[in-house]
Amino acid sequence: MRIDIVTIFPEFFDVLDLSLLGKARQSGLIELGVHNLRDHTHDRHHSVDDTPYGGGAGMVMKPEPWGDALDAILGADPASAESVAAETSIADSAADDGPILIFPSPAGDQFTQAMARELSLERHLVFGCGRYEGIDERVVDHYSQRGRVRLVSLGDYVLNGGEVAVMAMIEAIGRLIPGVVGNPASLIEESHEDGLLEYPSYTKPANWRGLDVPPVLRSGDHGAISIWRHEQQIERTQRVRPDLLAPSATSERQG
Ligand code: JA8
Repeated sequence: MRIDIVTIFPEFFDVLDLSLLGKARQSGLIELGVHNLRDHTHDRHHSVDDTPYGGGAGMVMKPEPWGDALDAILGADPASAESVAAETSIADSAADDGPILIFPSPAGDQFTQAMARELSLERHLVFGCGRYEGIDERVVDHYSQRGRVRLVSLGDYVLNGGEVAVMAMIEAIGRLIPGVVGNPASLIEESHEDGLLEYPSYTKPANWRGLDVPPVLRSGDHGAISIWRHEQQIERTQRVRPDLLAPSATSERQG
């Protein structure tokens, strides 16, 4: 999978050199491009923001640097005069539906394990990290006319920019790409893949600070262990995330 990120803080993504995702990059399973939005400004001060039309607090990200940065990744607009003359084509649109452009936004669709799973099947994801009060709406409008664009929210809270959200999404998506996580069974067993929270885990010692490991786990009875773990999953999910057991009842409130 190819992943491109547009941001005014490219150093923020240096941590993607580490851990599982760093290894996946070294082995070629994930190809990452981090692009500085300021490299696509043309004024002396490398401005990426300006005051909002209609007034109001804060600044809005200008559309031109976004257009230039995203065109450099996606290829120029096939509908533009220059492109028609040059017969430009988007390199990866031949074999699939083309890249998905993702903008983290509190106004987006809720990011879930199911969405991570869908996105892990894509060939090319492009993330745009907004800052300030957000990006000029025409950037989303323009690229929606040209291809697939999604606004995606991690949850109902406001961040100072899209970077942290993109990092979380890349971690959730990246680990689902075949070969990135060493043991595929651990992916299936995990929280949310079966719609339930995980059962509690224990390791040695059998007694720690007066607390015992549940005896069933030391019984050697694998049938009993399976049943106990499933009961724990149900009990935990009922207690802390009842919405997961009856998703239709509460799904309207998320978005
Ligand atoms: C923000 Br500014 C900005 C850009 C993206 C996101 S996603 C989120 N929860 N907050 C803020």
